[in-house]
Amino acid sequence: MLRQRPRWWPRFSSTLRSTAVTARIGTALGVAISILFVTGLLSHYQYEPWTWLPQPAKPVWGYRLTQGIHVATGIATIPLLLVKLWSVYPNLFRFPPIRSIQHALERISLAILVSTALVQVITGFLNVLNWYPFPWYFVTVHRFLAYVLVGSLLLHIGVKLPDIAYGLKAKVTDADVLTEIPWNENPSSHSNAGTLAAPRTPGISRRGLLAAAGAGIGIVVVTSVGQTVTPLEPLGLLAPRQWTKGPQSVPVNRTADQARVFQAATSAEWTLQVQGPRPYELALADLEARAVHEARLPINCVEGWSVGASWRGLSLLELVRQAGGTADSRVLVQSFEENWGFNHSFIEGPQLEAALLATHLNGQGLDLDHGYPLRLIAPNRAGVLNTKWLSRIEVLS
Ligand SMILES: Nc1nc2c(c(=O)[nH]1)N[C@H]1C(S)=C(S)[C@@H](COP(=O)(O)O)O[C@H]1N2
Ligand SMILES: [Mo]
Repeated sequence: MLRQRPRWWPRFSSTLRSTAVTARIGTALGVAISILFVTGLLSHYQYEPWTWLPQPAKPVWGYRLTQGIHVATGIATIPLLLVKLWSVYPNLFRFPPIRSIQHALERISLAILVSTALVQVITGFLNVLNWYPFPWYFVTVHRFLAYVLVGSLLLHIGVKLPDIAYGLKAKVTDADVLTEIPWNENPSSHSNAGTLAAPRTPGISRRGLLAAAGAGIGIVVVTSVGQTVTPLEPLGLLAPRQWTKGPQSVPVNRTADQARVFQAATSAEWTLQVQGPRPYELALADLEARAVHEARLPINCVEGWSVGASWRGLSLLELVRQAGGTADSRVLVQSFEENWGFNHSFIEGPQLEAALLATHLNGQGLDLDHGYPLRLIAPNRAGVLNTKWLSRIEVLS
């Protein structure tokens, strides 16, 4: 057990850090995490909706907005979190490292908070890049960690409430009583008396620090929202998926090649099986005559890109009614793509009423990569639920 602060113990003398600075960055971070939690829950609802609460079809761009906010806020959170950690990390070197059992528990909960926050923003950003260099399933772990993160954050806020209140009341320019004690000193240790490091004159002011953090956040947001806010696309340095980079002016998440559907999709034998009380099937030649419904709907990928597009196709509800279903039916939409979790989806309620089985995209016959010969497109819905390369629909109730 260390009893005295060793000589090699790090010293921190920057006067840029203060409770006022940390409280302000922390408040911004708290707001960001709240937005992420709420928009994340909305996204989770797309995957696992409650049957008694229908999924609205309006506004058609609802999920585009909430997921766009989720991803932009998540990206903004990366620099915000780094500045927050920078502003408090000298606390790691307070001496002695552990002062009581209560203090140790508080440190452990803080370690959980910091590590989950880092894992969330880093894996979330990798998800935007469509790159999964980690061995777990992103969706499940991201959601689970969100609860851990929010729980440990509430605990942290509770513990730090006096500091937060103090910090928010203090001016950023105030000399800070909490940081007038340099971070490397233990205030109750007499052996350190008289060795307080004189504050160094910082290169920038605390206001300058906050402005620089704000500018950094602005830059990462502006260079990434281009994949949702189309006019900002030319600035999309951090926005890998753009409408200019896909066939028919829509990006592709999983190509026909990756899905190994080329043969089945281009086979003249292709049919759409419609199952229900009165089953039937449609052949390729039947599609053209029925594909008279048009809609302007966005594809909103959970991975942070979205693009509006003009679709033409068959009314799903019409096909469902013909099979003996109604507007109250629950319908399974199945792809001929094999061995893939997102080769089907369920649809019901207002989304079913507005849904198209699309044969055309932006005025052309559907590209193979966009789901030829037939794909689902419905309003206010996660892209991943708009199943491509359909082989079967089934009226379930
Ligand atoms: N069968 C099938 N449908 C699918 C997918 C898939 O991998 N397989 N990907 C989904 C995802 S994640 C998105 S975002 C949209 C993208 O549609 P697009 O490639 O036409 O832009 O298709 C969805 N439909
Ligand atoms: Mo997606």
